Amino acid sequence: MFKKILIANRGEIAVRIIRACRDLNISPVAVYSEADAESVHVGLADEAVCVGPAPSVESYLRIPAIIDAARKTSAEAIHPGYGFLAENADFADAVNEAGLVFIGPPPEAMRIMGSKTTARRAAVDAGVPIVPGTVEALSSLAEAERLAEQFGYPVMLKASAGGGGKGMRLVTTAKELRSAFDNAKSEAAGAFGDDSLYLEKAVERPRHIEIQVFADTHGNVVHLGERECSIQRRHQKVIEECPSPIDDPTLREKMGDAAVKLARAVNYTGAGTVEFLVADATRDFYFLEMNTRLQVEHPVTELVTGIDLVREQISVAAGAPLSIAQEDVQWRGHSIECRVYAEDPENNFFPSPGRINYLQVPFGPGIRDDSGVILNSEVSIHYDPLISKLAAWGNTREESIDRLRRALDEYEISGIKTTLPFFRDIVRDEEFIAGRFDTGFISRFSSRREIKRTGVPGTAGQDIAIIAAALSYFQQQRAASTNRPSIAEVESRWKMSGRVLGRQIQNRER
Ligand code: MV4
Repeated sequence: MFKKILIANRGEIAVRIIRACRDLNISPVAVYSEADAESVHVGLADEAVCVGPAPSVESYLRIPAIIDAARKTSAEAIHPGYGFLAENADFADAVNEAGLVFIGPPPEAMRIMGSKTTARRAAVDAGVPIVPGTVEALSSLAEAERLAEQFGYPVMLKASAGGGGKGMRLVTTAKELRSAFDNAKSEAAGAFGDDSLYLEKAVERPRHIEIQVFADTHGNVVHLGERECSIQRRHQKVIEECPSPIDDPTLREKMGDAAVKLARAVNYTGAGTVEFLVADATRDFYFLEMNTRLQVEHPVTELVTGIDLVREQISVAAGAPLSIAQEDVQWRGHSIECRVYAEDPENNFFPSPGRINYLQVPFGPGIRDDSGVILNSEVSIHYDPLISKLAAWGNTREESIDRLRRALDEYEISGIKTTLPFFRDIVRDEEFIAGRFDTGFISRFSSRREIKRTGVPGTAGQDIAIIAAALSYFQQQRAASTNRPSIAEVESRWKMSGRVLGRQIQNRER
């Protein structure tokens, strides 16, 4: 086992990884930016190395600085967390070349899954169902027109380099195809430096359900069941559950087997997540993409399976076999997680940075809070504003909702606006409680909530928020123009660009 691990991340996930290190008697080394010198993760680590100024391109994304920090402190392995460098295959290569262990999958598996078209090809080759469509990039508008006719409208245009909804367009009729094609292409070029697109038949009212997989270096691959992630806002997950409210053991086994087949096909090791769209009526499922990292929502799987995913990641990276066989995996009870953000739900989820001047964190039966902040913490404008992940476990879905409701009511944060009031309303919403929702839930719920709150349907305040976001976005673009940001950095400027583009917001985990 390793004696010392460097954690190339910040916030709640750095804290989570430090905790796994402690359990394994491994000494954790933190890295931090100048803005994070007083952060919780720095205080909890045994050693901490400053890797640069506040902007992530100059600190958390600087590969040489991160590797130097590991060398200087004699760390043997690097855990990337999520976001930042977690899915950067060149970083994984650099870590390996420095004689260190990258706690994650082989770079080759990351590369295959990094391109949506090669990922779809790998799924087809592994016998995993994909949404009907192309596995090659489209060569022209004419080809797109021909294929759209062939598969039948509505279709989706998606960026090959994409994920998280960027460069994605729903096209319902032939006459919309040209402008959707042009817009998706330029959005993809801007976001990824790659304008290639592919086409899929659109699945209507789908659920987003993902399977957690785990593989070791001895050929063992298991799945740890599903997470229901249909509750998303602008392609950002808001609430995640394990199991899905569908709770269908047959479907779980089929999707789990498919995910394991895919992991095997790309020689995967470590923790990974295979995302599917599920058509609720037929329960047909289709491979969407594979995330080659530990995900934000991993705690709900941990609470229901009893398996410590971060501990398992570390031990698999050290060469140990998986601690569990497929037949030993059991799912007990139900867990639901809320992503508590420093954002104002009453003002179009506009970021709300600042100092936390009062904090009351909920505890009690079935409650877990994975947090990166304490009283007096400063929530910076430079990073994703996730404050904590509040998760509840119960014997049944109903009991987990009861406990979550109680915990959300106990939770108090002052000094900044948070999404807590939004969650307090969701856990009382009939559609949520019934569990019969799809990826359109947040849009329907937000309309209901707006009417209840203000008495009128509408979008008051949104325009001002969008203008402010646009100004801030262009300022940041200008500041960064001397140093072309990586995809991860573009993504960490998150919602600014997302709001300006008016719809697709990127997955902040990337
Ligand atoms: C789809 C789809 C319907 N049909 N693909 C959105 C993000 C990206 N990862 C894939 N996404 C979708 N792809 C086909 N062929 C609907 C979505 C989608 C969605 C998926 C998961 C969670 C929320 C979503 C919200 C809107 C659209």
